[in-house]
Amino acid sequence: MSADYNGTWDIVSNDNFEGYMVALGIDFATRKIAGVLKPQKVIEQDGDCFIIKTYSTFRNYTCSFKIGEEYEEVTKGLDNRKCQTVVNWDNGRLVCVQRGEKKNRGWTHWIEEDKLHLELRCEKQVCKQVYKRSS
Ligand code: VLZ
Repeated sequence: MSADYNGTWDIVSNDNFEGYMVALGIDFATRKIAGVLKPQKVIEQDGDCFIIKTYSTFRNYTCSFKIGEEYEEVTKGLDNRKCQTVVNWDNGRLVCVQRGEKKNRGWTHWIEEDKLHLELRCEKQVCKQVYKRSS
């Protein structure tokens, strides 16, 4: 079950990133900086193997994974936690579960009308982001 996520994607909307960061325990000063960033995603997909790079003027974050293979993720530069992370396909959506100290942590990516969507979840908070293809 696949979809093609390859490309460079620029953020166009970012709803409740603040709530997500609070749930992760990110401090006030960092949230104030991070809250106004316009992150860009660069996604390299080769079948079931992914590298997702999130770039911003403040910090960058990269994760790489193979569908269905659990790995230890260290969220370095974010909340600096260790998670047991696994990503699976669900009808073309990428569904990530980040098992660890925080309950209900994970994210989902999907593509709809050439927009890249991302839902980030932690505890009771949901952040919703939309990206467009970079021109
Ligand atoms: O994305 O887990 O695409 O890792 C924000 C960087 C990146 C800005 C958030 C610095 C990463 C923030 C979200 C400092 C607190 C994420 C996954 C899905 C891939």
